[in-house]
Amino acid sequence: MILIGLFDSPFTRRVAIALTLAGYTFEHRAWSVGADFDRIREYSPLGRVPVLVLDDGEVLTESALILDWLEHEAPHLALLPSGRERRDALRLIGLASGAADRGVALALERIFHSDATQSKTFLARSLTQVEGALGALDAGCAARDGQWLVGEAMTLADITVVCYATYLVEAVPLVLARWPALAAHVARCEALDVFKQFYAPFYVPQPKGAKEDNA
Ligand SMILES: N[C@@H](CCC(=O)N[C@@H](CS)C(=O)NCC(=O)O)C(=O)O
Repeated sequence: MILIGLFDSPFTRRVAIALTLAGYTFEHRAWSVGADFDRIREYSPLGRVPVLVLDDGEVLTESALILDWLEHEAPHLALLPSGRERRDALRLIGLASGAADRGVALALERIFHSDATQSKTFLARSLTQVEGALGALDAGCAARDGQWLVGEAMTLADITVVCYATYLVEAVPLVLARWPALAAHVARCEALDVFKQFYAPFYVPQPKGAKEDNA
C-alpha cells in the first residue's frame, strides 16, 4: 500500500502511526499539499492528504475513513474500545479534530492572505476554539493522571490527541505548558519510537497565489 502526505500533516501522521502499530508497512510518498497539489489531486479530488492507496488500487481519503478501514482490517489492534470507553475516546478525538481543523484554518488564513488582509476576527475566533478544545483535552488528561486516555492501552484517542496537539503547538503556534496534563501526555507519547519515526516539523507550504489578497 502507498501512503501519500508529509508527516508534518497530523492527519497523515496519525494514519502512519496506526498502520505501523497494526503491523502494516507502506510505501511513503512525501508529497506536499503545496508543491504537489496537482499530483495529489490525481488521487484525491480535494487535493488533501492523507491518501492511502491499497494494494488492489482502491483509494481511501480522509484520515477517519482510513482508520475506520483499519479498525475493521486489524481488529487485533483494538484502535478503539467499545461501549462507554469508545464514546469517551470519540469525544476526545472529536475535540482534538475540531482543534486541528481550526489550526489548519488559521495556518491557511496566514498563508493565503497578507498581514493587512487577514481577518483578525476570524483568527481570534479560531484561536478561542483551539484553546477551548485544548483546555477540555487537558482536563481529560488530568482525569487519567498519567495513564492512557481511555482503558489500559494506547488507543486512537492517544494517537490523535498527541499528533494534533504537536501540530497545533507548531502551526498556530502555542505554548503547550499552558495545559500541563496535556503537555505531559504529549511528551510521554512523543518519546515513543513510533511517534518519533513519523515526526516532521511543521512546514509552511508555498502554493501558487500564497499571500495574494482575496485568494
Ligand atoms: N479531515 C481531513 C483533513 C485533511 C487535511 O486538512 N489535510 C491537510 C494537510 S495537514 C491538507 O491536505 N490541506 C490542504 C488543503 O486543504 O488545501 C482528514 O482527517 O484527513
